[in-house]
Formats: sequence, structure tokens, C-alpha cells
Amino acid sequence: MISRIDLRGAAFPEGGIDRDLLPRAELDVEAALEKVRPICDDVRHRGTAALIDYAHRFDGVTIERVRVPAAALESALAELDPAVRAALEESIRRARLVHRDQRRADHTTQVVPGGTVTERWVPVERVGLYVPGGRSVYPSSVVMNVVPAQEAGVASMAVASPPQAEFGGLPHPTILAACALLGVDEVYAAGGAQAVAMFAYGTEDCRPVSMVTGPGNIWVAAAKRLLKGRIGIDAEAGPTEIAVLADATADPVHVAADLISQAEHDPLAASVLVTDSEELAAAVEKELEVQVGATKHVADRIGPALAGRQSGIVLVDGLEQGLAVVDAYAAEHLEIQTEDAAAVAARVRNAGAIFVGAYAPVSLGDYAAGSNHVLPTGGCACHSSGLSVQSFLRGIHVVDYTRDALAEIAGHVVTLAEAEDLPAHGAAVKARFDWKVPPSK
Ligand code: HSO
Ligand code: ZN
Repeated sequence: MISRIDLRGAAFPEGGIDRDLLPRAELDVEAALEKVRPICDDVRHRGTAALIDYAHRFDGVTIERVRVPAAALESALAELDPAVRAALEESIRRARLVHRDQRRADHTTQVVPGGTVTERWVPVERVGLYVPGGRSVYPSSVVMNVVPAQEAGVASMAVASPPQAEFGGLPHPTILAACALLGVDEVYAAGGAQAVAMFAYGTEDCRPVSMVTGPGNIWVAAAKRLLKGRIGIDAEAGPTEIAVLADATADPVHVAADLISQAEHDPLAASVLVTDSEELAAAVEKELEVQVGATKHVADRIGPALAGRQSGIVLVDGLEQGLAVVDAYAAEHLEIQTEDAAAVAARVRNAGAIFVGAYAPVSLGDYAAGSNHVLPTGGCACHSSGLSVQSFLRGIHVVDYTRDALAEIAGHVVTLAEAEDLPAHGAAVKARFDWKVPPSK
């Protein structure tokens, strides 16, 4: 079911191993760009009418309006299963604890007497949060997007999620209930590229936003790539990934369960085990067969995900090689199930989130660890981080110099301006000192 990649005895070069040796899903966002361009242009020009047409074409539902009425949000919350409500409330509470601690204080550096630079952290004014609603309906993703935005102090936010035929053209009721629980009252029944375009350009109903976050399918990713610049984005989230770095001390039952858990998302999801233990590999292979037989989404997702070339068991010679592999892979989620797991985890350089030891499965982080589950995929963890309060803040440098402080550095500014053949830059300083460069102190 799951393939093996045997790297034992392979050379591990100093600069890291070749990523192409490792399993990974290919997502051709570039090819989707040409398809989403006319959709985005159409929404730009025809606004709500275009969104209503696309709801019909792509979601198979006839809707009369895109903005979800307040009464629909209230009734979704009133009808929410009390157990789901309690679980969401606890998930929100823990996420708030963690994200509140991520807030940044403004900081002033005195460069010279009379010359300061302050970094002022200012939240993005208005954001659009995309919540998928096709194969997946994830109220937990509403929590993971809304909580950091709220904790960052974003003043205005709107959520978009595809209209569902089953629910009279509204987004899924659990999504609506999660919005209501979080105090988000601006929700739109719009999905795919057209929802991102609605946020970017604005419509009669929806004021344009400055930033769009949230996971989505390939069309959402393509629209984000197309409209990036006009809007800020978090990342083009790809299929989910779990890597487990494990040694002979790991429990194969846990490892197999965790590999299956993320394969459950998507046929392109990646489940990768990196181990130096032949015995563990064999036991996990056996355990996968057993557990897959007892789970739900096998034929459409788990089966193809585990059998796909993006998943596999990577055999290595030892912990050092294992660390080199997981660093090269840069997984969205990385579990460490080894002896002295915390010490091993501390050595990892590239991962979206790290789950330490036997009692921190990825599912915990997906719902209720307090950490965020919107994380970099596709190897982007080597340069990017997951969603956080920081994602919604901009650090503005405030430069404040007195006349004396400027005089002190004026000579150097003029010299550098001349070196770059930009005399007008130098002149802007000289103009403040009767067109002379003040003598350096
Ligand atoms: N594992 C997904 C998030 C999720 N899991 C939502 C369950 N629901 C990406 O981190
Ligand atoms: Zn998940």
C-alpha cells in the first residue's frame, strides 16, 4: 500500500540532501492560472451578479444573494450540537491563549542622541478569510483563521465559504455557527477563485479587503497567486502533509494512526515515515493495513493518498540522516517519536509545526492544542511560518531625527547618494543646511 524509499548507505552531502529523492505531491497551480483569470475579471466587472452565476455553475445552486443574513448565523448557532459547541469553545479558548502571547510591543531604538527608529506594529485594517466547503467542511479552520486576526487587532473581517445546495444555498451550518461563536457577522456564500476575487476587488455587498487568508483548493490557490500584490495572502495552501521521524522505540499503532489521520484529508495528502528501524517500518506497514480496514474515507482519499508517490516510508541509517531527511522535506506537520524526543525536536530546522513525543498527535494540533493548523505545505516550511498574529501585522518604521542628529550623519548620506549617482537625494539633506554639507562632528 505504501512504498519504501531506501536511503540507507546513500551519501548525505554537507548542504543537505536532494529534495527530489523524497516523496512529494505535485500541484500545478500555474496551469490553473489561465482558468481563474477570466473568473476574477468577471467578478471585478459584474460583482454580485457574477458570484450568483458562478454559484449556479460551480456549486450547482441557485442563490439570490451572496451575503449571509444575520438571522441565518444566529439560527445556525442556536441549532449547533451542544457537544460540538463545547469543543469549539475550548478550541477557541486555547487558541486565544497561544495567539494572545504572540502580540508584539512597539519598540524604539535610539540610534544616536536625538535620532530614533520605532517599529510600530499595526494590524491590517480588513481581511477576508476563506473557508473551504467542498470535500471538507472545517469549522476548526474558521477558528484558526479568525483567532489570530482578532488577537492581532484586525478591525474588520469577512468570511467566505461556498454555497451548499443541501443548505438552501448557504455555507455549511457548522461554518456559520463557528463564525457566530467567534463574533464574525460578515459572511458570504461564495467559493473558489470567485470568492478570492470578491475579496480583492469588492462588490456591491462586500467592501474590498487588504489580505486574504485560509486554505482552499487549487482554484483558490491560483486566484491567490493571481491577485497577490493587490491583496496580501498567507500562503497557497497545498494538500496536507505529515512526516513522522521515529526510531525503534515508537509505537507502530500510533505511527500508523497518525499517518492515516492526515491521509484522510485528500487523495493528494502526503504521509511520510522516516525511520532507521526496519522492524518499525514493517510493523507500521502491517498496522496500516489493519487500521485502514477499519476507517471511513478509504477509497476516495486514504487509499490513494498512502499509495501515491507523495507518501512513503523512508529508511535511513540513523538519527542524523533522519534529521537531514526531515529538514530537506520541510513538512507541514512533523512528529518526533524517538527516544528523547524533545532534544531531537530542538534540532529540527524546517517544519510548519513539530509534535513532540507519543502524546502530541497532529490531530491534537488540528483541533485543540492551542497552536495554529494553517501551516506551510509543499516544502515552504523552509522559508515560511504558519498563520499567527504576526501574519496580520505590519511593522512600520517611524524615523524621528532632530536637526543635530541629521547634521551628524549628513556627510555620509550625501556621499552614498553621490556614489549611487543620485545627487537629488543628497540635495534633500543639503537643503536643510543652507545647501552645504555640515562638517562631521
Ligand atoms: N490538518 C489540516 C487541518 C485540519 N484537520 C482541519 C482537520 N481539520 C491542515 O493542517
Ligand atoms: Zn487534519
